[in-house]
Amino acid sequence: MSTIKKLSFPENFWWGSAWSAEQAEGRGETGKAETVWERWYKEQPNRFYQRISSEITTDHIHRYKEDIQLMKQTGHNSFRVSISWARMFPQDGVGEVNPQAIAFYRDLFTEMNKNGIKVFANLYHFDMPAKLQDQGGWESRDVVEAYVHFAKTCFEEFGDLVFHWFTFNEPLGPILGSYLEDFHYPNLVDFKRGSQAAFFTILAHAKAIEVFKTYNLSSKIGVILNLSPTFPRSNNSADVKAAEIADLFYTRSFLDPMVKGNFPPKLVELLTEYDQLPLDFTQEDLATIQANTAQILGLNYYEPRRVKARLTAINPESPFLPEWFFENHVMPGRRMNEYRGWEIYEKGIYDLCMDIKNNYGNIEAFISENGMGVANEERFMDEDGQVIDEYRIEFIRDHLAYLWKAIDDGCNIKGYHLWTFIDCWSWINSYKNRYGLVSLDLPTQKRTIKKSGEFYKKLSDENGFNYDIDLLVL
Ligand code: BGP
Repeated sequence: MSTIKKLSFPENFWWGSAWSAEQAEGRGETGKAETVWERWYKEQPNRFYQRISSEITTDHIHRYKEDIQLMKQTGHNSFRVSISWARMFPQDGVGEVNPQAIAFYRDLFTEMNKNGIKVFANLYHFDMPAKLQDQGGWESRDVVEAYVHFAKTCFEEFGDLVFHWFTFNEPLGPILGSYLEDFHYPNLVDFKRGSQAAFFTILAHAKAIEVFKTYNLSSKIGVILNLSPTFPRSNNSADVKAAEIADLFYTRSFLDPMVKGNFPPKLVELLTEYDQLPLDFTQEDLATIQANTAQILGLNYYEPRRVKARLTAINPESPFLPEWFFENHVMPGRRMNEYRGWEIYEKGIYDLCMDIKNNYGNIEAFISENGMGVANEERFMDEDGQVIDEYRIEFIRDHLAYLWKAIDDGCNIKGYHLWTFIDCWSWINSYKNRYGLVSLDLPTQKRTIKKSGEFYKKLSDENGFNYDIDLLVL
């Protein structure tokens, strides 16, 4: 059977995409402090795919006018950038603000607005100034204060141009990467220090919101979280328990304090039992977190999390990690994006939105990242040099169909942002996996709209698309 229906999205739906300063701007000539990524590349270039650094990336700093035209041609009515802390404060993230950085961002945002593209501005996307990392990074209260000063400066300088603000992109990422799983500088494995850094990140979020509220801007401020619905392998109580614990570590840990203002009691209990709570926190910090929560929520959805009860015992001498309580489950029959190693499960977007509706007061939210990174896309180029990425179109349509269903079922979802607009640099994968609606020829910086870019324009113009709704299985 097949029932083709036009899936229409709410009026003024935000169609767009996202990227970040370190991944797209390039260093440029404005002056910029060294970031942890530049530092790490200098120390260990072998950790970066094909030894490509973030020095030039997509060279957006020189090409933003052309890029904004491409945004228009690919149907963007909104776009998320991040503002580089290191560029705004080139003396290692503190000190005097950089007039050239202000001029760059003001011009970029003005140009976006002139072209009908709403500015979603994120304040932190993994790009700590290296000298602040030396002072402890998110483990340091001084760094929290420096971040709040940076945030305040951005509200003052760009408040008239920004549509919505975000304190952090995926704050869990740097904790996993820097403190647990060795994929961010400074590559520690130390849960308790990670726990402190996580706590201060959450405090920084609350303090930035506290300051934001003093400005009476018409924009809102929120946070962008990477969330995966967690599924146990089976209904066996041991699998269910494993899934509950994984969910506490990876989903509720940031979602609850940043959106509801409090920490999940079960997580606190577990961390107390294993002596992994942060050492430095006060009642005043907790009150600040309680009083200053997100006004809008961005959901980055890439893949589900599947877990099962552990089969093997823990080596008590190994460092404490969330995996002490579960193992990842490789579900037989799962569909994979083999390039990135992530499962493709469209219905997860529906489950995630329903969780936010049912357990987080149906806060105003949007999909802030979703997308498909594919290697060697030149294989799919036609004779005119256009990438014919039918797989990406299918990926977007299938996810959007479930998003449409979530909205139909009452979720307060205001938009969909793809990762991403033009192929951009990725943290350690550099330019291996390409995500863009527009392809990038790295040596020449030539940009060419992919077939998915044309699809995205039509989707945005028509605010929907035709789909066989019999394919939706709830
Ligand atoms: C998200 C990050 C992005 C981006 C994306 C794709 O987690 O917020 O910065 O990189 O994932 O992932 P990757 O670049 O690792 O393939």
